[in-house]
Amino acid sequence: ALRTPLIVGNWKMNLNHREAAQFMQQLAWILRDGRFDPSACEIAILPPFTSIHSVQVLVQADKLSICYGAQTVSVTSQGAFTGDVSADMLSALGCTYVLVGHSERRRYHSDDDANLVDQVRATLAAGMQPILCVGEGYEERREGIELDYAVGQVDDITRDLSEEDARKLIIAYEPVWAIGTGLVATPQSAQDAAHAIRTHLERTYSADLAAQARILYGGSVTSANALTLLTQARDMDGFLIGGASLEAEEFSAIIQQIT
Ligand code: G2H
Repeated sequence: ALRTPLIVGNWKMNLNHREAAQFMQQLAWILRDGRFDPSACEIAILPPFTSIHSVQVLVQADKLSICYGAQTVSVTSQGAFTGDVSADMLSALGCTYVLVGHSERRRYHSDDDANLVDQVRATLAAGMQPILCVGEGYEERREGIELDYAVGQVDDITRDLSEEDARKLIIAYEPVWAIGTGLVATPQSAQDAAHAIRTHLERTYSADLAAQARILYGGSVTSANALTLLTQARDMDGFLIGGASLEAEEFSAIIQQIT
């Protein structure tokens, strides 16, 4: 296949380092039992900072084919920035991915466009891959401008990014009204958004880049709706999963449907 499906669990502010270790043990057990084939689907976990090391230890000890990363990153490399965590610190922990611009970060913190471009750059400079989150709110959807809005958010980042850098970018379309609400986008609207984003990448860079770019859907994905979304939304290459990623059983049920 051109694009390997990618299933990302965004734990948000859940699961401390002990709970993270338990989760990983359980997940490893379930995947081994189910003869999970890592070439069919890539799995990534984004724990809170304090749980990343727990995940790393379990991944290394059991030689698991599971990637992990962080939910945000500092735009600076080191120094007097109380409370921040740098990209180099994350890559030293073996992180592969950094989530950039989740709507909760845009809303509760100062993660605006200028800052997000710098997060993308910091992530890339440290050898990791950014997962950029975009998506309209209820208002934009009501006005019927959701595609322009989401594509505009992608453009806010890509207009400052070279093609070489953009090749490492993963985009997660997360309509804000679908986040944690139980309201999932229809396969058609998820497909429309993914297609609009892919078309934007083709126009901005190249057909080749657009064909290889991985685009995820996020917003109330569960084991009950994952398969329909993935099979009916052809431009969608996987999921960013919040609530349903917090229990190993439910998370692996989503993975098993896809593999
Ligand atoms: C959207 C998603 C994961 P949930 O934020 O990023 O969360 O699956 O709980 O809607």
